[in-house]
Formats: sequence, structure tokens, C-alpha cells
Amino acid sequence: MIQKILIANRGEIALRIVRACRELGIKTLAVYSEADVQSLHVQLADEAICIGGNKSSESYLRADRIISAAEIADVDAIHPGYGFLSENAKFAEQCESCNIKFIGPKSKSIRMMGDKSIAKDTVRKAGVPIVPGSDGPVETEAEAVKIARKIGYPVIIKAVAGGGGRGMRIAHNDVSFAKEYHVARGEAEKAFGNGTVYLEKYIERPRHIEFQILADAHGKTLHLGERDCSVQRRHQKLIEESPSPFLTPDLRKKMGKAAIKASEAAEYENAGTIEFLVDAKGNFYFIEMNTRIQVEHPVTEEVTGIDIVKQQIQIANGEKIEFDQGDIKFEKHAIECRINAEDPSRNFAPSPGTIGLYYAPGGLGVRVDSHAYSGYTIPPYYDSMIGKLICYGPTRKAALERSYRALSEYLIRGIKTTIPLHRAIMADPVFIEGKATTAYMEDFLGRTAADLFS
Ligand code: MV4
Repeated sequence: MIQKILIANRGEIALRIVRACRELGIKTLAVYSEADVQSLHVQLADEAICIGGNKSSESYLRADRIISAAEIADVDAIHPGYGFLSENAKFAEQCESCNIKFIGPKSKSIRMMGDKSIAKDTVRKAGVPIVPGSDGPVETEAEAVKIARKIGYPVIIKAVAGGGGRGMRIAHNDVSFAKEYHVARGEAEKAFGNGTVYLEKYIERPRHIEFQILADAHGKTLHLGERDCSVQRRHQKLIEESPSPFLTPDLRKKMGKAAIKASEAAEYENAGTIEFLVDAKGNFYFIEMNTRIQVEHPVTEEVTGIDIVKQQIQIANGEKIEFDQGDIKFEKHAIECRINAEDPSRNFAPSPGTIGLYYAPGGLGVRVDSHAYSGYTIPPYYDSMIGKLICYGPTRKAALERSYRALSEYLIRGIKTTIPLHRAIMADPVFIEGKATTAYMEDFLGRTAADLFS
């Protein structure tokens, strides 16, 4: 039985995990860097241990120190949150071998899905559609250019160790391909210590639609519907919503079934996400699997009423999921806006510093997941997300109106945030009509005067 959990993360997700543990009667241990002493997750956990200096590489990425803390405090399990060590197969393995439950999938599934080329091959064999491309990694430039021609330009070059958009290059002809191929390999080698790349047909203006999966250790795999994450900038999602305004009931059913097949092919356990690209005609293609809890999980929680973090803990504890696919009702519409300490009118420059006054919106259909408070200092060492606003209602229109209202209620003094940008998007006809693809943000920023979102 899990009685005490170490939370190997910080910020809003650490707080989210503390909250789930409290409701389950499970004790919590926070670990923190020197920069996070005054952080809310440290104050709200039952115990806290400082694991090192400001930099992630000296604290939240130090598997050795985190496992030492786990042993000192005698925890039963570690929840990795997202980012940091959450998709590190070695760390999951170390937990397994120290007899500490890793709240996530088996290290084998993390490893398999962590290699994006193996992931594609695995789900393809299970009958899930993938983007046409190279049959596995490409080894030489000569071989690669032959395959690129066969696929037909434009092609996208992706790192097998990549994911989330890092280390991708697009080529439109043989000449640019030769250049981009080498750039992609160099970038991948530098970023991941692995320069191996594969090729795909480049899908123009796709939608990014992902399915939330829950799978227990007793062979039950369910999906909790989709999230449309098409509104992103430089591979950072800004807005996520469920249901997707683009999917028809028929397409949703097909994609949900494919997502479950993909998860089962990875012998997946716990919460995970199957990412698809969807083109204008409604063709969908698996691109990758995320083997962790995601930032945008609350959107699904509000639509389904299922507490995904609690489910993660119960699944890690060996319990069965107590409901079936047919029991899951998708009755609401939810929209999440990521509130970042960034200045959208200055090319999203980070805006760390001390928050003077902090007042978050509330009322019917409003959820705020945030570790921020009046007087909190945002350290410059980590990502800039200081919270998430999730608004929901019976219809998309209700969720949109509520989002606009809630965004107008926020008071955050002393730093710049993405709040004014979100307000402008909630009032933008293209977004309101549900027409946003992954090309949306670039287009929006190009046609909107900066004073409308600063
Ligand atoms: C693609 C694609 C088009 N065609 N793959 C970006 C995030 C990562 N999970 C997958 N991504 C993409 N993969 C194929 N075959 C378009 C994206 C993509 C993108 C690519 C380049 C620049 C910006 C982008 C924004 C969203 C999605």
C-alpha cells in the first residue's frame, strides 16, 4: 500500500499532486532546490527536503539525490510530474530496483515510446495509422535523399530521441534537404546525445489532437477523450481544449479506438497520451506517445469528472480502474489557458521577478491550478508557466465566454504575463469559430497589433 509519496517536481504540478495525495490520505514529501524554499509545494507538503542548488541539473534532475531523499524519508512511491525525470527510463528503473514505485509506466514502455521511430513502428504493427515516411531511421545522406524523393517534398526530418517538436527540420527540395539533414543530425546529437533521425511527409497546417489514456495493471485500457492542442508557439502549447471543435463523433470514435490500440501495443500502464496530427480532410496519423501526466490534463478532468492524478496513484498501487469505457461521460466543454511569466509584446521574453498583488479568478466553471501568490518571487531558472486557467461549461460558447470573463478578473502585478494575449485570442473570430490549426499563432501574431495583448 502506498502511504507516502515523494513528489519529484515543483510548481503547480507539485501542488496538484499534493492535493490528490491529501484526498487519498497519503503523506507527501516535497523535494526542492535552494531557489524554491518559499515555494507553495514546499509549504503544503507534509515534509520537505532540499536536494540542491538552483539549476535543475543540480536538483530536480539529480536522480541520485531524489532517491536518497526517498530512502531517508521512507516513501513508498515517487511521482515525477511532467518534464524533469518524468520520461527518463533509467530513473524509472532505478526506482523499480530500489523497491520504490514509480508512478508512471514500466521503464520498458518509457524506453520504447522514447525512441520515436520505434514507437511508430510498434503502433503501426498494431494497425494504427502513421505519417508516411522512412521505414525506421535513415543512416546516410544518399539513402535519406532517395527516401525523401520517394515520400515527396515537403518532408520533415525528426530526431528519434526528440519529441515535442525539438530538433525538427523541414525540407522542400533536394538542395534544402541535404542542408537540413545535416543540421537536424547536428542539433539532435547536441540536444540528446543521439543524432539518429527519421523522415516523414510534412503535413501542412495540421491540427494537434491528443487522446488521454488510462491503463491499469490488470489489462484494462480506456481513453478519456481528446484535447485539441493546436494553439502553440515554438512547440509550446498555449491553449488546450476538449472536445476538439474539429472532430466529428465518427472520427472521435475511430481515433479513440486507435489510441487504445497504440497504448496496448506499448504494454502501457498508468496515464499516458497518444498524439495525432489531423489534416484538413480528417486523416489522422499517430506521431508520438507521452508517457507522463501532461500539463493540460485538467481539461480532461473537467470534461469527464475523473481525477487523473488520483487514478495514477491508484493504478501504481495495483488497483483496478473501477469504471469502463461506456461509463465515461463527456458532458462539458473545457478550455485551458497557460499563464506564463512572459511578455507577449516582446517576443515572449521571460518575465521573472516578484509578484506584488496576486488575485486569481473564481466563480462558476472556473479552475485555477497555480503555485503563485502575492509576494511570490518567480525564479529565473525554470520554465515560465505560473499557472493554468481552466474554464468549463455545457457548451464551447459557454467555456469561451467564461474564459474571457475569468481572464478579465485576474490581477497579477509586478510581472508581465500571457493573460492579455489569451483575452485577445478568446475574442478572435478565427479561434471562436474553431478554425485554429498549428499555424494559428503565427498568423494571429502577424495580424494583431501588439498593444492588443500587452
Ligand atoms: C509534424 C508536422 C507536420 N508533418 N509532422 C510538432 C510537435 C511534435 N509533437 C510534432 N510536430 C509536428 N510534426 C509531420 N509529419 C508538424 C508539426 C508541428 C510543427 C512543425 C514545425 C514547426 C511548427 C510546428 C507546430 C506544430 C506542429
